[in-house]
Amino acid sequence: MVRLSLGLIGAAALLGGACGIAGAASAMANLHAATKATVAISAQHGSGQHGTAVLTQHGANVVVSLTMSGIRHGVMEPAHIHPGTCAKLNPAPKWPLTNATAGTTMTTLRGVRLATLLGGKYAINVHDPHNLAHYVACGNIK
Ligand SMILES: [Cu+2]
Repeated sequence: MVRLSLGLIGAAALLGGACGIAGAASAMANLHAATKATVAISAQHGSGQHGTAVLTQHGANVVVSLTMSGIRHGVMEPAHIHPGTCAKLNPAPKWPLTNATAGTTMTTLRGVRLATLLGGKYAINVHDPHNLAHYVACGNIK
């Protein structure tokens, strides 16, 4: 019963983002099951493309499930996790994701802790495949 209560508090802290990084980290320490974070991906520069990324800790890896809408069927758009925020993104990707396309794509980040992503400044972005410097969607991981 105690374990369950801690788990619920931890999940609420992670999902709500109400606690600070230290709070999230200590909540992580209490969680032995898979943990999860959801990132809203917003359209940039009027692209009309938006979506949701769900990041889940599976053992030593983080699985990123990216669901986008507004990408034309059959088009593959580069997607990455970059250091920084959507407002001030480091242009060098930290982790490549499977190219975004209409619907859901999955990427496994091997040896990555969800706590690292949540505790640092990272953002998920999607690029125009014809002009990589042009970003079409972005969401801050927090
Ligand atoms: Cu990128």
